[in-house]
Amino acid sequence: MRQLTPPVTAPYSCFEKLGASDLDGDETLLGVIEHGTGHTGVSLADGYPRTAVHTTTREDESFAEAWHAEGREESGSHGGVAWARTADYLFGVARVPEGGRYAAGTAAVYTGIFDLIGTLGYPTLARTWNYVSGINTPNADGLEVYRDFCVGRAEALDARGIDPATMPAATGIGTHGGGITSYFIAARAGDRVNIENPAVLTAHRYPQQYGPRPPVFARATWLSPPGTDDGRLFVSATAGILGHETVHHGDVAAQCEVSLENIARVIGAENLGRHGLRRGYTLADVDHLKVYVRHREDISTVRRICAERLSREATVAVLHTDIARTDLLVEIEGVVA
Ligand code: 3EB
Repeated sequence: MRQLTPPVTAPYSCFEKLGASDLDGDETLLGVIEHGTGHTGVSLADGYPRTAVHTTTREDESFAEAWHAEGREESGSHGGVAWARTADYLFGVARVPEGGRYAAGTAAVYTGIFDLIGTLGYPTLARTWNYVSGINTPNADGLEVYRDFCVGRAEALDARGIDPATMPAATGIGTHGGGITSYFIAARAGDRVNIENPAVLTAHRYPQQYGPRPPVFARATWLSPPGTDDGRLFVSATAGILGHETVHHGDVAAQCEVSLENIARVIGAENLGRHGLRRGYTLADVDHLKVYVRHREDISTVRRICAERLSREATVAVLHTDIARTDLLVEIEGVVA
């Protein structure tokens, strides 16, 4: 397996084959998320949070998303959030158990995260992921579970007085069971720049037709260690959305192209320059991609388009799972540098 040699000390991810012994005794591990055909609770047994999320339906698509950083110091659990930290970075995982309603549990998880990053002194939230079972199904009150989740996340921001514009890149995607698993990376210091997409409405400004409370995340987040301008760009799960509207209903190939064009626009020099960053990237620079596909029969199409557009060297994991909006057929995330 190709290992990225990290050019900077910011957290870096590797996708490992499940069951690989590479993870044993690795002192740089900050957290491990196993993607596969079942879910588990969150363990801290090896000095870092580890959990399994049910993000696909075929065993051979399973892999472990392993987040590393140099100099792991300590791990623990606080307010339902299992965490590990280095001097500079904090990684945490929390779970809302499966149930009829998620807003209260999600609000508790996010207030727990905000309190933890404050208490431990890693105030700069840099990336979050949210894996939501039954994401398109109605909750006990008839509200779609994704919208229910968004209500809870928004309430946590309200409760802690957090400006939605400070929320970083994110993923909000379906799973096949297990409630909601949220994980995050936060930093003690350094520069964080949240990046928007000029062709897509800022998520926290989405109109109410998408739910009572909007999602809160940036389209990408730049994170560079203190005293350097060398960092990583975390690209959010990106879909075939222009403005606030889903485009190309029912056409997975066209939605995949728009997703990739959206990523290219977000990470390009013109857009990063608008956000004060003097650098620019292309799709060939994106690695550690997770590609979420709603319908199994669309996977070969999505694989072909991604192979045409991305670097041959990139690690691309394709997962079969539901997506936040019922009309979205594909979503793509990744990391630059
Ligand atoms: C979208 O752009 C598609 O709720 O955290 C993508 C990334 C999506 C993150 C989230 C949702 C989230 O609205 C869905």
